[in-house]
Amino acid sequence: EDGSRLWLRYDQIQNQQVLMAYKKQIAAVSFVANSPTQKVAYAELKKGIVGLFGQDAIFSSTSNNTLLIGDSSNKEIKQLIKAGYFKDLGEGFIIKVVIQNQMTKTIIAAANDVGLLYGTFHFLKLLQSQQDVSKLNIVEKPKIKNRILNHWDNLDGTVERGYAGTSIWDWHKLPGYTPTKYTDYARANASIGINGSVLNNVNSNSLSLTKEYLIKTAAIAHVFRPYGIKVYLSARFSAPIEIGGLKTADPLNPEVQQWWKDKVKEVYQYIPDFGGFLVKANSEGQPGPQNYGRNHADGANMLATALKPYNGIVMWRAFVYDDKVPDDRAKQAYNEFKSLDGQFMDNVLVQVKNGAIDFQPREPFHPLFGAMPKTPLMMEFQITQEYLGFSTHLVYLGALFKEVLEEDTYSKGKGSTVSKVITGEIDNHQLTGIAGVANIGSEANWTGHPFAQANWYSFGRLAWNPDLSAEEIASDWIKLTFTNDNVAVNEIKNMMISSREAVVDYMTPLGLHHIMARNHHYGPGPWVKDAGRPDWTSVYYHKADNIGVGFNRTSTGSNALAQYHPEIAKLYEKKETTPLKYLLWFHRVQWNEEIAPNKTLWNAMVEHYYEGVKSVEEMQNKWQKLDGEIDEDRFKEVSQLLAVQHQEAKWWRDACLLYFQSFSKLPLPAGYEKPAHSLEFYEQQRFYFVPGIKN
Ligand code: BDP
Repeated sequence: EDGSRLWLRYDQIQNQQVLMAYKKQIAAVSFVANSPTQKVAYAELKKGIVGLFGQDAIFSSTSNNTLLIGDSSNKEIKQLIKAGYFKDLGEGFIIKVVIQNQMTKTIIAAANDVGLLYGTFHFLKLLQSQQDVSKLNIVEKPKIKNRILNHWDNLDGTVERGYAGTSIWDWHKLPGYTPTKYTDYARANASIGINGSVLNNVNSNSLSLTKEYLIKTAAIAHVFRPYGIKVYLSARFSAPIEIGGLKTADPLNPEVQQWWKDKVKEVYQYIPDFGGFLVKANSEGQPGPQNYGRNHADGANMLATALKPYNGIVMWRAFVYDDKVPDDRAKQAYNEFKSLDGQFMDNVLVQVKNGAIDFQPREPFHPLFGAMPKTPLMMEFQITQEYLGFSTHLVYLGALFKEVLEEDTYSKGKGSTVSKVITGEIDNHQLTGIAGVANIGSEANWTGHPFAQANWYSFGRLAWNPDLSAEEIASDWIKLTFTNDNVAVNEIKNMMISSREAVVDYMTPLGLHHIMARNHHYGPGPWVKDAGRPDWTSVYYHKADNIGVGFNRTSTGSNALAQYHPEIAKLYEKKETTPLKYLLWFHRVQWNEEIAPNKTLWNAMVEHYYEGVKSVEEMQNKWQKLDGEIDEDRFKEVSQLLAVQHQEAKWWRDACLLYFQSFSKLPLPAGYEKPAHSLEFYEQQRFYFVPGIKN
């Protein structure tokens, strides 16, 4: 068992009662598949039902009890489902069971092909997770329009911050060779509603835009097309110079503008349904409009103008920082973007990371959410676990994503959640989007850690419907991936839900952030200083000294808090009303200060670090109880990975506590196991060839 089938396993249903009921209800299939998308939906249905039922008889039978699949042009469906249902259905679908004259029709209907595909996957999910399908009456449509994976894959096959092997895109063998893996990738994504992939790294190479590479990209687009997945490319802003021979990439220069128009025209010749560009500009050394004294809107609009005739979009990233804001990097994106609200063309989305620093185990939501009402803001989550233990640690990100989505921005009063900002509900945007930095690579199970599949899965599900709970998504995933046994499902779900708080506790509790090792980010590094730039060090973020620790972002400090709506700014201005989970993010607190009844900061910090390790031990115990319930291969794999996670959690705990103790000078309260090594030992750890970076 190598995990390669992800959540689309379709193993035969062992519960005979359930199986009999399904076979009775679905004794025949009526699905005339004509278009390429209908054909892949049909193929998936067949694969699924043959696997789950253990036979394919129903595909050649006729019966009163039929699974009927089609759009509103299907006569029978037209009679059974009112026309009104199809209005505004978009990519959505209807699944409905109609019982008439002793005949049971199970209908999957949609307004278009991709809706039928999504409906088919949804129905297969219900069967795989052994739900009662006898009375279905479902209408589903996505709440976010562009649901996109961002691959940070380089043309040389490496993956920036990738921990699951090399890139799945084999640029060398493309366009001639498009392995089944590409189709399986498309199936997996379509099954959770993802409808776009940016194929190359945001730190991009202009070569991606050359004719040779466009032809290769077109071959991937061809595989994805039936699955409703568009391809996008990260565009390097200086491409007109590097591959166009121009002297400048100034967005206001007519020659540059013409170069992009011609380039985009060429792109669409090869890929008629190309999605558009993702751009990282003027960030971490990437070129951008500011190199020419222009702003982000000038840059984005130049590309948007070129893409507009083809309905392409620009996803312009707001992850920008340099040393211009020496007091607090957290403020820079807002400073650069807020004033540009209203200046972007209508096919531009500004893509904002969930927090203002960088994909930490926990961050307060980015202050740009709710601050740019005239601009559609696109969420960027990181699915790959750059700061959360790579693909060694079991961390269920569904819980992290949900926490961010549910935060209240107060932009239009109470209830203006981040989720409603990105679905367009708050500011009435039609163009909406969400992106996840992919955790996919060449490893057999796609994501390295078997449980990292759940992070890809939960991203897709939340992109479709951000109102789902992390728990229900976890339950679905477990049933599709491991087992339908209720007791086991609950045990695994509890492990997953607690795993997020565990990683926060053993890495960065109480609002600590950015204290990992330099550059490769593997393991703790609260001691990192002198890294060339202050905002690349850890000491810049925790500011520990003999008196206390934490970053003062209130009005007496960097005042980053002022970037939030007053409701939040006021609440977080005072330590007492700041949620403890964000305490050191916004405040400087003395080691001896009481942050809870009878609890000093130091004691609370110790408690959290130890709690984190304990949670991993609890996950290990829970997993051990599943011996026999999970196939041997994946059981062993997860057991081993949990053991490594346990070691590394202790490493984080001991290294961080010893480091902070060198300032607090306070003892570990009684009863805690002593660190295994000295602080010097941890500081001197060296690692070679860490994945995810150019070594
Ligand atoms: C940081 C990563 C870096 C990315 C950057 C980005 O360390 O590799 O290039 O984000 O998002 O988290 O552009």
